[in-house]
Amino acid sequence: MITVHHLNNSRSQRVLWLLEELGVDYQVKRYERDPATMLAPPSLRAVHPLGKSPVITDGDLTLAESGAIVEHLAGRYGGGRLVPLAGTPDRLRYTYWMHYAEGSAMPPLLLKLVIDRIETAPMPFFVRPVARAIAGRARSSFIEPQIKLHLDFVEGELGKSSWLAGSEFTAADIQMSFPLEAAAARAGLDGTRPRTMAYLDRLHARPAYRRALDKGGPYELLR
Ligand SMILES: N[C@@H](CCC(=O)N[C@@H](CS)C(=O)NCC(=O)O)C(=O)O
Repeated sequence: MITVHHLNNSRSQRVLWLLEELGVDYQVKRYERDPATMLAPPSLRAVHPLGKSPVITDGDLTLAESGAIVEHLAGRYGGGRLVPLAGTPDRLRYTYWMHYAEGSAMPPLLLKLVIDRIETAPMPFFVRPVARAIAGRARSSFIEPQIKLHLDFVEGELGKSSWLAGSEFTAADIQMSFPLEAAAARAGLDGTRPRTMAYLDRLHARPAYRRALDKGGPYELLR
């Protein structure tokens, strides 16, 4: 039996979605973020030393890192579904987006989250203007231009095909959902990028996506 160690409002929502798409039996073990720090509870470290979600156990195997989990599950249980044929151009696009999601799209979004938090954290009043100035500079000189660059890139790519790896929906679309949902929640992705918004709507309309929300509980990305 597969167990998904699922943290609320997190990347592990994608793993539940993939399993629903594949129609594989699994169980969900839920963990709640600390409301103050937003970190995962220490109990998740008993499953994997990094204590981050997602982590799955699948028989004797314990596997972390969402891209690795998605590739493992699609490869082992997909029977060829949701993964383009090996050796085709679409397969290479699939591999690209599978890595791009966490390797390139997430870092500037995460930086923005951290910088936004630093600015609003409790601090002595005389430090706040300095913190605001540093945060503002980091946002305007690096974070916001980088986020714009990435969102424009995705918007352009979605002009080439309806799904990111070609004409078929694949597990790479599942992997890419999280950075785009995070960007829509807290980094300015909106109707000015109509192809990306329509793509998100198509993802969210999939019955397996809706079923995964029922399994995972409330899913509201951090703002
Ligand atoms: N690149 C990793 C990132 C894992 C990660 O940072 N997960 C977040 C949830 S979205 C987490 O566990 N945060 C809580 C913590 O760091 O304590 C992946 O894709 O699995």
